[in-house]
Amino acid sequence: MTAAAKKKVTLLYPRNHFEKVYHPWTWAPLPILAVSAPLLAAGYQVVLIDANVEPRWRQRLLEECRDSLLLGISCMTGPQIKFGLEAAAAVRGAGLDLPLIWGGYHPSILPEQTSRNRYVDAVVRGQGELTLLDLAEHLGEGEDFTGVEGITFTRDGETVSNPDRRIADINEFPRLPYEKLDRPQRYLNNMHVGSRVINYVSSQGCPARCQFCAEPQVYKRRWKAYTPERVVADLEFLRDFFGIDGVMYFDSTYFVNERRAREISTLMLERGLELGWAANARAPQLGKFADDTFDLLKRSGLWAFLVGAESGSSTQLETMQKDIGPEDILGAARVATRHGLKISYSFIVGFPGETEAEVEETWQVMEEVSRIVGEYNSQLHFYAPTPGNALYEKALSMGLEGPRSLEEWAAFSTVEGGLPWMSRGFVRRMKQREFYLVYGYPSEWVRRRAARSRARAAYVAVASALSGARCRHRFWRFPLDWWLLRGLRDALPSD
Ligand code: B12
Ligand code: SF4
Repeated sequence: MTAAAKKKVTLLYPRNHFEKVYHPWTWAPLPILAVSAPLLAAGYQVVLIDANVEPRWRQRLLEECRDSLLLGISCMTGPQIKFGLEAAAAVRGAGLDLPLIWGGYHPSILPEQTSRNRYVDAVVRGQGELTLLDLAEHLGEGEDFTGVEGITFTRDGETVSNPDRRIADINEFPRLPYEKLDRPQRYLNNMHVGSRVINYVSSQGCPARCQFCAEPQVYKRRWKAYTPERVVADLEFLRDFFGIDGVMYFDSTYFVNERRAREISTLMLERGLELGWAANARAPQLGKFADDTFDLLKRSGLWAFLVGAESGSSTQLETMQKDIGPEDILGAARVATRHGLKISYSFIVGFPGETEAEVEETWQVMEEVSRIVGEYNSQLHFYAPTPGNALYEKALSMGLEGPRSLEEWAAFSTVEGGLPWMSRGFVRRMKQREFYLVYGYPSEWVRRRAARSRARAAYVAVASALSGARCRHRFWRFPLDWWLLRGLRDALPSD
């Protein structure tokens, strides 16, 4: 390898869905964008490959890896492991021996197990910007992994964990280089918050301690955020470069600091930055905001608070150490609605050890929320075990066969059921209940789609009448209408 060629780094964002497209939107691969920024600033040539949008990603990967210093692979628990491993195997199969460096949430939670895989040369734990740069500098100098903080690797059969690297202030890092993505405009999405919406992240980590989530383990309950000036400068860049009219914050939690949130909104208004936006909040945060904060957020374009409610059962919320109760969830819905703002919740069912009665409590809260806000615009998820937290341990104790290697994780589907305590019948019943909420409390989105054709409008009218009656009478048995309506929906012309 020549000295000049050593300055090239290839980064892969593997596919994140198994078969069919799991998500309706196309989001920019922020994890590889984030770690590319310091490399670019240090003069490296960086190639970003997003296998979610690039059909020829395999061929491209092999071409780029030929003269790269290293290949970085990002992954979270789920399909990205399978496709990341496939990519690594293809690289090795082509006789390329560049170091394969893995980063992201999954390798960070299970660094030793991950590093034992033959297609993993080193794992970068947690925040990756400085570690990857340091690693590239070491490799560029012909040195090995010794002395690179924050990595784990296997040498002569022994797993070596170098000391942790201090989590840096993210304000030290350069802006994410969206312009380096191939055909960056394809990452604009038409959705609720706007017609040209990009994803962006303004903070890292979360101070809460929920025992089903990756944040407490990976970022040790620390929350590092960009300053308001930095956020607004980044948004201005995104507006000028992409012509965006909306932004989806991918922060795990955006509203930790009310003053910061206010300052960002104030600056957006002062600079005439007209964007719709939505961001994650914790339910109790909303109850603590000053009244005029809501007004300010709204004027600056806030479309909706996105809240991880998780469960309507106090017992389940306590078990997962969510540190909220059902009253916080309902209170947040009331306060947001009072201020004319939307709020969208994410609920989960199928936790290990969850009883039927607890699931029912979740439905009651979901319905109550729909009644308060006047529509169902929440989301229902099925518990997906991810490693490194107390709930996962509980799942193991209830018969879940936990994968013991990266390869086994690759074959382990975290999405929708397949767990010893989650029967197909349960999954179906939950989907039926959600269907009744979707049409019993039609959201703006459902109503807008209905307006597009007469057939759809008629369908929504019938589905809403039947579902509304079920919700009012709390009657869920004999779901013949669900079978019929679902079949009819699939037969509607697509729009
Ligand atoms: C957007 C998102 C998704 C999108 C991704 C689409 C896309 N193109 O971005 C979709 C919808 C596909 C998704 C799916 C899931 N997700 Co998700 N998702 C996120 C979210 C909200 C943002 C990701 C992001 O862009 N982060 C911003 C970047 C900059 O941060 P980062 O990933 O931490 O990257 C840093 C380090 O990890 C590291 N790093 C990352 N990659 C690399 C690569 C290299 C080479 C190096 C050196 C370092 C490195 O350095 C980066 C900079 O410091 C995160 C939460 C969060 N705020 O991160 C959850 C999160 C990643 N998701 C999570 C989960 C649980 C899931 C699901 C399992 C949920 C489910 N029940 O189905 C599924 C997985 C199945 C699947 N389909 O893949 C967990 C991860 C847990 C885990 N064990 O991996 C997170 C952390 C949420 C949480 N709080 O628990 N998700
Ligand atoms: S509040 Fe959300 S991001 Fe924070 S630890 Fe809990 S689940 Fe994770």
